[in-house]
Amino acid sequence: MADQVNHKEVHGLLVEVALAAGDMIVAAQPHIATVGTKQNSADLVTETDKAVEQYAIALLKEKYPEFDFLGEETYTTGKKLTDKPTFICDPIDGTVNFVHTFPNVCISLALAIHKKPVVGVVYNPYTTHLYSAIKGQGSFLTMPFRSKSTAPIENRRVRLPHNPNPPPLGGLDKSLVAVEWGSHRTGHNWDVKYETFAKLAGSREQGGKMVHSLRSMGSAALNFCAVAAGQIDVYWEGGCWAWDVAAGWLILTEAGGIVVDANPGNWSPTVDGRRYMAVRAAPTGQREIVEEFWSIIPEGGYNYSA
Ligand code: LIP
Repeated sequence: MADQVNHKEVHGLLVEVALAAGDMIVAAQPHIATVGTKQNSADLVTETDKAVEQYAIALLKEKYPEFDFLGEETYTTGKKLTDKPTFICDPIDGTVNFVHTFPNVCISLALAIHKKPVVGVVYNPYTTHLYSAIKGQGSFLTMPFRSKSTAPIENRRVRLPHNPNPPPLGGLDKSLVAVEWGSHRTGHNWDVKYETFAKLAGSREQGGKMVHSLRSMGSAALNFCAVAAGQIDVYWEGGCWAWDVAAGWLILTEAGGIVVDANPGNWSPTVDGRRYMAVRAAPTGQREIVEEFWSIIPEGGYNYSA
């Protein structure tokens, strides 16, 4: 079954679903009073998250009934990603942003075969930025564009990264780094997270890496896309899930980026491994910046796992 899948057809369907889901997201009026929570008060979910996922399931299952589906809102503890062709869906990545009407929100859709993404689509309906990739065919962004303020707006499709000759990666002290606070705020993983953040941002005199700055899109998928575009040099997170990263992972690697484990020593993480470091395309410096980043991870690193 896997080798008969027409990736271009799947890509067209994922774009169709993403655009329609984007209309649902923009039409919704999330109100803090009607928001649900999951693990804690910062782990939010809305009726729109659930409605968008049900919509995606209906369209995808209609066309590909034999494919599996792994989605954030229908996930049940212990469900594993298999080698079967599987749609991986985050109906709203950036739910906290969505609830607060902060426009870093997207739907993230991927097809994975043998647990590796082969088609990925990430769509932000507020900016109408559509990121997409098909395995072996490059990574693209379709976005509104105007050459000057008086020119009409046109839709432009550009290959990623934006700079076709990306500069070498310098050290962390020459980098813009994406991180996320996430919703887990106590325990070992929280300690690893904020100690690493302090090391990244701290001055050299304090033993820190003095990165140019830290950024949080509030969405793993949009962090991956910013790295793919070459706008962020490194993104580091543990605790998010396959549905947060599957599409962005392919969009990044098809743009020349790499994904390694957030914990030291693993150059080949899995999409469901819940520990990620994404590094932008560069002619040199990818390996060195990974090893520099790994050198500041507190003993043992994250204990998140598939
Ligand atoms: C979010 C991730 C983000 C993480 C948040 C949350 P959601 O996904 O994209 O990277 O830090 O805790 O998990 O819940 O908005 O789909």
